[in-house]
Formats: sequence, structure tokens, C-alpha cells
Amino acid sequence: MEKKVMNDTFLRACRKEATDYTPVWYMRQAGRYQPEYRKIREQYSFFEVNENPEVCAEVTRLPVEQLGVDAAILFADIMTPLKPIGVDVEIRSGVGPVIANPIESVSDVKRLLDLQPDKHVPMILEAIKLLREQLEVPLIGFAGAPFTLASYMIEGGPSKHYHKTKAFMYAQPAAWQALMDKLGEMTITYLHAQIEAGASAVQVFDSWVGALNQEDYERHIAPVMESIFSSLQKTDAPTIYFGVGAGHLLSNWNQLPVDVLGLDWRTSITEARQLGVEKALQGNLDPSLLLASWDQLEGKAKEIVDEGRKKPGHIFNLGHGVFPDADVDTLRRLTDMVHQYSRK
Ligand code: 1CP
Repeated sequence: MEKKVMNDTFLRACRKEATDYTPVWYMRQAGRYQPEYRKIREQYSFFEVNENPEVCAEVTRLPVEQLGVDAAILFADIMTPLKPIGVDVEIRSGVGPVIANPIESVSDVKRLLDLQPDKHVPMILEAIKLLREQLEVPLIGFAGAPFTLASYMIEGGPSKHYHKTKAFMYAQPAAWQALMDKLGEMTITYLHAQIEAGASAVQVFDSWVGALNQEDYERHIAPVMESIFSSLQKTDAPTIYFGVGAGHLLSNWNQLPVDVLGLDWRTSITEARQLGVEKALQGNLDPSLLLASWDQLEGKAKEIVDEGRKKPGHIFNLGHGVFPDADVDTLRRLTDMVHQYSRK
């Protein structure tokens, strides 16, 4: 078989090396907006896709082939490793993760098992190995961050205000600490296993941590994030940290031993740099623009590319995931445009 040439533009940008053009990938680039994905989901439940390495690899490859992006992201969910350690979770269409046995006390935390990747997520590791053979672009492995995972585990599903989660953090500090320790260890073990299986970079999704103020972040979250990223520094794989509505935490994030910060659309690349962030940056087109006119979408995307190109170390992405009503052709056109425009 012919040896595949690896497009390493994404990895170079993560390391703040010069690139010929701005690399592109999209959060939720595999998902409901793709007719092929919807068809596969008629046949398999979400976790059945995870349990079947060939299908999981197919869904992961689909956006690379359709959109021409510079990185693939493993098709799984932040809930994937929680199920085998004792969280009774299902993914409901149009809702997201729903958990039948929410965490209420320290004894619920103690009941969770330690993750053993070979035993608990062998099919995920198998899918990564397959993808490593099949892909010509780097594969991004990922995990949910402890706060964001805890929010689902405590609320029992998606939430708007995270009241129960924060009340748990304030009212039961020892149980909260035990939960952060448990999820921190799990994240470290899971991400190291993904890297060993062939993931070239890893992203930690802390989607909902912006619900905290800086003081609470520093006290209750920063230590566990510090331990996760310090451990990952021992590998060659670049690390990315992303959250939504978390611009007020950028100076805290900037102190973590992480390579790339993922921005949502509320904080521009220029603003992040003005705040003193010298790490590589990823983002940050408002995904709503995918549903606006092409001129509006193109104008804003070019602005982001221009800001990003001022220094090495920008990866073009959305500020959050692709919506189910986005259009495959628009995303393809956007990828091509960013590639061409950033080459000039
Ligand atoms: O291409 C890809 O990105 C697919 C892989 C992927 C990733 C990286 C999926 C598939 N989920 C995720 C991460 C994820 N899951 C996050 C972090 C990113 C983000 O903020 O969007 C979060 C918060 C979840 C939790 C989750 N799972 C939600 C959000 C619920 C909420 O609170 O609003 C949803 C809708 C899911 C289900 C899910 N996960 C992935 C897909 C394609 C879907 C939809 C499943 C379906 O109905 O078929």
C-alpha cells in the first residue's frame, strides 16, 4: 500500500510554527447536519456507533472527505468513558446526555470505578488505531473536563444555569474534591490511552466552566486542570482547552500548561492577544453565521483569518459546534475559502 502523506499543518499551528495556510477544522464536524450521519444513526444508537470501530472510523472520516478539513476529531462523546465507570447515561436525540443516577453525595462519587481503558473503552482505542492507518490528517482525541462532566453527572442532563452543580461545589466541598480528583484521574488515563493508540493531539472540552467566576475557577477547578495538562506535557501531542462564554477566565487559562486555547465568538483573537495570551489560539467564528448570507459569513471569516495570521499559531474553527441545520456545502465552501485566502 502506498504510504500516506500526513498533512501536518494543524499540528504545526498548535506548536506555533509557520504554516503555508491557516488550518481548519470544526467542532461537531461529524453530526446531525450530515445526511450520511443521520442515516447511520437510524441503524445504530449513539453508543453503538462508539462500540463499532469500523462505523466509528467511518463517521470520523466523513467530514474530512466532505469538507476538506485539516484534522479529524474522534467520533465519541464526552460521556463515552463515564458509562463504563458506572454512570447510567444515554444520548437522547435533540436533547443530549441524560443520566439516570445523578451524583448526590460522596458515596455516589466513591461508587465510580477507576477507568481501565483496555477493559472499559477497547473499541474506542481500536477505532483510533484504524483511523491512524486511514487518515491523511492528524486525529484529535478528546475528553470532557471535570467541571463540564460533573455538570451532567449532578444535574442529570443538560442545564442552563448549573445551580445544582454549583450548590454541590459550595455545600459539599469534600465530595466535590473527591469528584474532581476522580474525573481528573479518569481524564488523564483516557487521554494518555488515546495518544498511545494514535491520536496526534487532544482537546479538553470545558464547555460550561464559564458559569464560574474567576475566584471559584482558581479555587475549585484550576488545580485539577493543572494536573491534567501537566501530565499531558509528557507526551508529544499538543493540547487544546476550550470553553464557551469563558472569556473572563482567559488569564487563568493562560497560566495552565496547555498549548492551545479555544475561543468562542465573544472574545476576538486580537482581544485574547491583548490580554497577554501568547499560546496558540483556535476559533472563533460564530456558528450562527453558517445560517446567514455567504457575504456575511465570508466577511467575518476573513476578519478572523487576518487577525490570526498576525502571528504563527492560529487554527480556524467555529466558536462552538456546528448546528444540525447547517449545510454541508456552506462548510465546504468556507474551508476552501479560508485555505485560499490565508495563502496570500
Ligand atoms: O465531530 C465531532 O465533534 C463529533 C464528536 C463529538 C464531540 C467532540 C460529539 C458527538 N460530542 C462531542 C463533545 C461534547 N458532547 C461536548 C463538548 C463540545 C460542545 O460543547 O458541544 C458536550 C458538551 C457534549 C454533550 C452532548 N452530547 C450534547 C450537548 C448537550 C447540552 O448540554 O446542550 C449533545 C447534544 C450530545 C450528543 C451528541 N454528541 C455528539 C453528537 C453528534 C451528538 C448528537 C447525537 C445525535 O443525536 O445523533
